[in-house]
Amino acid sequence: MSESNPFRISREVTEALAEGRAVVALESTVIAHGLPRPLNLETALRLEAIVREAGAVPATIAILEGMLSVGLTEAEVRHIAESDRIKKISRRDLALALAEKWDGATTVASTMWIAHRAGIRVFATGGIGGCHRGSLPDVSADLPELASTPMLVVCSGAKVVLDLPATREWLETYGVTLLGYGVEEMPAFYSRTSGLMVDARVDSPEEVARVAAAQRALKMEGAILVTVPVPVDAEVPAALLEEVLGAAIDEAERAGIKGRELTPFLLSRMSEQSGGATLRANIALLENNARVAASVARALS
Ligand code: PSU
Ligand code: MN
Repeated sequence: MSESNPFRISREVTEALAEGRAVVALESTVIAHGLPRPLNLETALRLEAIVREAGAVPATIAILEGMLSVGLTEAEVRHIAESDRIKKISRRDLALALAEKWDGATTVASTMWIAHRAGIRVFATGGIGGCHRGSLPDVSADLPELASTPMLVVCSGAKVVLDLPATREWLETYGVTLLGYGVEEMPAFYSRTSGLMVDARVDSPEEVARVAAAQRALKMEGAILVTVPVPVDAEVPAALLEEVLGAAIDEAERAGIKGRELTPFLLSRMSEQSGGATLRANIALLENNARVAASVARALS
């Protein structure tokens, strides 16, 4: 049974999609591995509420007993937020999760893979993965997924722990369109500036929808990244950011932390070292991105 249809899409999301209403996909790695408890659960539920208030249907995505689940109940969101047995599932893990009936949180890559196949066109997250710093070429599976899945991904750029110039070049090479929502510069997650330019600035959800329609008409297979800077009052000051980032990267290196543990480790160390400043920025940008994504989804529907 689960082999023939591994998807489990909630009734609310199924109906909204059938009626052509606005739906926004939300990922779950940020809940399970990106934010500390109990803020993770509060944030996950608040993101859903924000999407609803803005007139769209939220579709939080996760793996539950191997099923690719789209649209979770509150109890299921709580399980993802509170259980110690939630794996971080990227694209390479999807078949394993299905075969082994795992419970897992989905990254940007696997959330996109599932959301697109469920018929959802808009996805909101915090920061995408990208090219890591350092000599080993550690490139997030988020990037090739963005190159091959035609969705609108609303985010605050790539996480600042990454090599942002390399990530920006990668996006260009593989044809991912990079839009700045009200800005010319690609945001850098906790920070509004990166020194890297977007392909074009857009100033309204309707403008984003027009680009998406044109991309669809051309049958392009890649994503459009809509980058939205962290709200001004939640931005982390550059000097503080530089200090805590440098320290976190050094510590990860000394402790030999790599692979899928690296991103969660860096995010949590930076939050501790900044007295919660990066955590506040992370939550503020997630909320803001959910709001923008809902307005874009409405403009598309
Ligand atoms: N955005 C956040 N917090 C996170 C992530 C994104 O604000 O924890 C997650 C996303 O799920 C993204 C993942 O796909 O980090 C990237 O992990 P990696 O670098 O291991 O590919
Ligand atoms: Mn990696």
